[in-house]
Amino acid sequence: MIKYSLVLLLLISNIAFGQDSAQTQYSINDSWIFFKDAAEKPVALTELGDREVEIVNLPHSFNTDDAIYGATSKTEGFYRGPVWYIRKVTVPSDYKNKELFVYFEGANQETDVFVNGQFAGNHIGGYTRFVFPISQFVEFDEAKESTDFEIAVRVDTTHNLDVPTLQADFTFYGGIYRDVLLLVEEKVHFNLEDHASNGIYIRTPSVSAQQAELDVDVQLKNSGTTDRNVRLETTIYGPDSQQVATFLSDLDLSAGEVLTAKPKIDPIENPQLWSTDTPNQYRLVCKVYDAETDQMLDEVMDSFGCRWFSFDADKGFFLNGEHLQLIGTCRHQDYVGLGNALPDYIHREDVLRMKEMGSNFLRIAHYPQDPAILELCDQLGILTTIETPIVDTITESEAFKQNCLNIHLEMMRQNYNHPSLIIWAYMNEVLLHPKYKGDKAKQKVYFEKVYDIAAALEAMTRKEDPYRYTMIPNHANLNIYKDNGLTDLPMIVGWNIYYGWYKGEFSDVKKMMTEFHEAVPDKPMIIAEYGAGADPRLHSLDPVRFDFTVEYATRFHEQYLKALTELPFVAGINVWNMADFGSVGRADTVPNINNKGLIGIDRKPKDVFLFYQAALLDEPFVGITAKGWGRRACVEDSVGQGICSMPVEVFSNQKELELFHNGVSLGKKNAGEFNKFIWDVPFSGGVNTLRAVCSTNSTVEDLAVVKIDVLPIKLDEFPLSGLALNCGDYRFFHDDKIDQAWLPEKAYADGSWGYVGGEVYKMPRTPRQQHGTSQPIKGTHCDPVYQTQRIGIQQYRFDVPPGMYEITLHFAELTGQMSKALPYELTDADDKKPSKAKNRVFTVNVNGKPVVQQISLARDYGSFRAVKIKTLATTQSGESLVIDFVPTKEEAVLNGIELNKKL
Ligand code: GCB
Ligand code: CA
Repeated sequence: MIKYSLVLLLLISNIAFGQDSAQTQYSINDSWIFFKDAAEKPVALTELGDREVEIVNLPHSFNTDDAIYGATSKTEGFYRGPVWYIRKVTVPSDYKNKELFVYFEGANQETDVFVNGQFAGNHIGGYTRFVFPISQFVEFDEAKESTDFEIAVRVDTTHNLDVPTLQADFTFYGGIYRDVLLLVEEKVHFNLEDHASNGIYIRTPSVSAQQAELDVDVQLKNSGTTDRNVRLETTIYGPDSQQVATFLSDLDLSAGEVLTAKPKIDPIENPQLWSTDTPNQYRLVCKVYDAETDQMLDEVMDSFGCRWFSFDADKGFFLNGEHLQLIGTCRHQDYVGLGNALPDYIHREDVLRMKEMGSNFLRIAHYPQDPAILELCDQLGILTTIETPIVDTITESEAFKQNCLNIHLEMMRQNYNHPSLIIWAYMNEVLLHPKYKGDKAKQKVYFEKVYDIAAALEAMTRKEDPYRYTMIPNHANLNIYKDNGLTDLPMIVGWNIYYGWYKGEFSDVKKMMTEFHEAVPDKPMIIAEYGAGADPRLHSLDPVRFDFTVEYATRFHEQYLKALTELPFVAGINVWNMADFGSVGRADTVPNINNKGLIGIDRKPKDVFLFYQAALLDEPFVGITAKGWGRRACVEDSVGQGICSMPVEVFSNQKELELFHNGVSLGKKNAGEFNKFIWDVPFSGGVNTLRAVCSTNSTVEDLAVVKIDVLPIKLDEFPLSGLALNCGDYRFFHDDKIDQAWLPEKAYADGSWGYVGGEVYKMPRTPRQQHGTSQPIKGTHCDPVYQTQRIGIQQYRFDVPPGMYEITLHFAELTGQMSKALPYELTDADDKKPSKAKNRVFTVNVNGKPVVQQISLARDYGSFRAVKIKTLATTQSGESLVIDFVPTKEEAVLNGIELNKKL
């Protein structure tokens, strides 16, 4: 359904034909009364009583706050259940002769619609569109100019075993989170009740540079009570908007009939091909007229492209006869603070960002998204794959199967004509946690049921659309999918791979994918996911696997892009993910967020986005990674110098660049591996500017402004913004909420400052994480400060000038009952097994005087909770500030420490 443009069309046709058609549509997004209530039947607006209600505008989600603050990991409270949306709609009374429909672009996840208290329809599934005819429930009052009616919508997100998605690594935000439209049609109209499609199905069975054959189905409906003779006019416009051809057919539509017309359309000669570089779109406009009166009854417009494509198991993908490796990202549909209730603007901007990155491919994962996504992909030349939301697991019920099939069919009919769309996919990692682990016989039956659903989806897809491909994306366990027939069924096999993140190493990528290709030699391969977490607040000069630093993610993608583009049989690759996204229950370093995005959930680019731009863009590009540092604290290179040297990486597709630091040239450099240029920059305290310029074209440049706290080795002059030291951590941490820079810990050396004794806390039994806990920490947004710890610490010592100081000690007990297993885990999570909290008891003495006596973090505060204790200390000339940690039971610990000078 093309939104809003119909109004314009109407004007044009009015001019052309001087006739009036009341066919129209408009959004009814505003001023819905919203409340949570389990009632099955609607209440009238006049009977709301003293219910607590809110007035909301669509798109709306009722989980935007729960998803951030109320999720299971911090406190309980992610609401899943029924809610109501009610509003009044006013229409002209002469709509009595029209057909009214209410059209939903999406509501999660089960929806019942009532009009004037009467049931108008039910829809299952949170990601596809649906429409209900409602005229029969409206009492038109022809004595009055206008007629009112009430629409009441019950949306229910209660976990329903018969409805996909059952479980997944993303947040199931509930609500009417896309547009709702009122459609006004004549009795004869293009059938929009065929799974909420627009009634037009355009196929291009054969396309070459010389000729494009078209095969079009047009569904018409006569919902009136009399038979009608109509004329169907189908016109094709070229990419330049010039009319290519027009075709007329005369049709008889009996009362109540739905008819599929097949207008005879001559092939397009010398078509202007649709490609990723030249996304030429043709437009097809269908108009239907009353044959007797010549009145136009309805019109619909859609676009299509003339292109041909193929996948080859050994050679990859070909578009219009030319080889093209598909490179791009996956995408989820949420945004910081908004849940999934996004204005269309953000959807569109996301696709524009993909183009800005150099993407030619998008995996719309793990469910159909807003219409704006495919519209923009068509316009920008980004090829796509779209999928049904069956993730991780299935239910062995007939109802589950039917829901899967129906949602899949809706997805296909609603998105049928997009030139950018080349693959219909279904079932993401469906054997990730196969049920019945201990019962082989039962498990066999389960596997057969999975296959049965897959086979039904595959058969339906091929029948519905013989001109596109099908795909099942699997997790990287070759045998389980192969043994159960899931690599045989689809036309393309997708693999989601995380070597060098959850487990394994970068070198596994080529080795394993070659093995997979040899094991399934006749199927084209797409790497449907690969990615690494990156918390934009965490940085390191020496990143390691699973440390969530921006730098590790960049190393990860450098290696993957290289490895995967060197494998000729890899037809396409999709980074997981374009942007960070909500995943209630995930811990990592930001609770409830999966941060594998190349850009943040607020769409701020991470370094790795610049890496892709340099690697993929044809137009000149320069990007300085330090732009993403925020504020950073570091220690001066040598005593009293006030300079801290750190490497700065610049990504560019140019041969030679020059870097200027605070206006001073640091010299010219040639690109190293991965289009990377590195300079050692002598940062001074305060604001530093960096400018990277292409040597041959000075208009190709990038600027970065970074704030650096250069901390002195000797504290003869105490820094006024204080010291914030993250214990048990080697990463830079930027608390972007308050713009505070935390320094990685450093050992005490004579005349300076730092810790004495103890070791870095390591979580027991977790091979993938080198240090710190993976648990979320309650009572803070600075999880990385508290997740890391110096255990068995003896002392913190600062050799400071005389004065009065404020010390802030940051603690968290990192042993104890862990939060329940995440809904989503790639490995068997050993660390999620319950463990007892250590009852450590210790005293903190400041300059010999006990200030915190016999503290027990577990007893006094509980496990995994941030504890901050402030105290004061004075020092005389020649005296150090010495903080001793004296254990009585178990070891003493410290997670972070801040020091500020008061006087
Ligand atoms: C996967 C899943 C995806 C997850 C991703 C991850 O394989 O398909 O839904 O979000 O891994 O980040 O672990
Ligand atoms: Ca710490």
